Amino acid sequence: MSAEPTTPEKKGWFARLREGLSKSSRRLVDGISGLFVKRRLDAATLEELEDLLITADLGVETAAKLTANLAREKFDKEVTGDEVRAAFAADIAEILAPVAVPLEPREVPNKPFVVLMVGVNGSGKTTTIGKLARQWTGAGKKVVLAAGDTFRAAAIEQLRVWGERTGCPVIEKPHGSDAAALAYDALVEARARGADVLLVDTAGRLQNKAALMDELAKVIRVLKKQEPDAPHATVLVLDGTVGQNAHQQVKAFREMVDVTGLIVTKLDGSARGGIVVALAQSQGLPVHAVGVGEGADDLRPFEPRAFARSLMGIEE
Ligand SMILES: Nc1nc2c(ncn2[C@@H]2O[C@H](COP(=O)(O)OP(=O)(O)OP(=O)(O)O)[C@@H](O)[C@H]2O)c(=O)[nH]1
Ligand SMILES: [Mg+2]
Repeated sequence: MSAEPTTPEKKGWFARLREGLSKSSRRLVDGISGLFVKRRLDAATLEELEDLLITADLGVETAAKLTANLAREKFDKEVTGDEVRAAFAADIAEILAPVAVPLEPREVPNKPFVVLMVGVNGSGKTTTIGKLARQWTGAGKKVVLAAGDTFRAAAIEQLRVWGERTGCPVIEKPHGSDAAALAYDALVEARARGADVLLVDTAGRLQNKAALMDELAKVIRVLKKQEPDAPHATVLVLDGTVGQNAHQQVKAFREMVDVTGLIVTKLDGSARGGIVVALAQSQGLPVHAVGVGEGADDLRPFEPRAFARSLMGIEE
């Protein structure tokens, strides 16, 4: 695990985000600098800018919006690359602001607050559960973890390790058990222990999509049997390196379950961080947090201004 302090000061965090997004921003910074060596903003340059934003995964709609705003302010005027990046960062922060909603376990009449984690295999569900467990236990909450990915033996072991690391009990059943039965028992057990939060892990891949859909539906059904409002949050975890494929994943999971928010992982080292902006624009789902590393403290609240400026390679 990382040796850095658990509460790095803001500057440290910003520097890390910027470093994490450097592969994404490099392309934009170089591209924009290449277009502007102090010259007038003309139609051809605007078109090239729009293409550049699309290539950086920000999406067609966002690219059009950003360049249209820029044209309104600066068409036929002399602009520098720095001015263009600052203008884009300001607009991007505005697009992101409404979706930046932290995931806070609410006080519910019948504890615990139940969070169901969904997402394709390898997206970072189990790791994100560990990170949230660290955050929330640190805030004084009693957290219980449910090893709902009963499909893979290693998945149960992985969650057990996170349980030990964060001091949270892990409710599990032998590999191959019914995931819904596990979820049911976990809620009973979490209640008995007076937990504030129950974090339920799920399998990312089963034999096929229909099997996954059935399993998730069944897990939700049995949770509701005990608590009609559960799960109180259904978080879709997305791998921030997959780029445009994230759109299909959101669509597929929204067809299966009532996704209430997103967490985007692996933004450290992703060249495709622009996808977060495209998702904000097209899906309108809350983005709760972003993952910037594999350690327990590497989950950060989603901050629109910091994210937008990092993406555009702007120093704080
Ligand atoms: N660099 C980096 N790696 C991450 C991040 N989040 C998760 N990972 C790594 O990604 C890999 C997959 O993460 P898991 O948490 O196992 O993903 P999962 O969604 O539970 O996968 P399945 O259980 O197979 O469905 C692991 O090696 C994690 O350490 C992140 O924010 N940054
Ligand atoms: Mg997992």
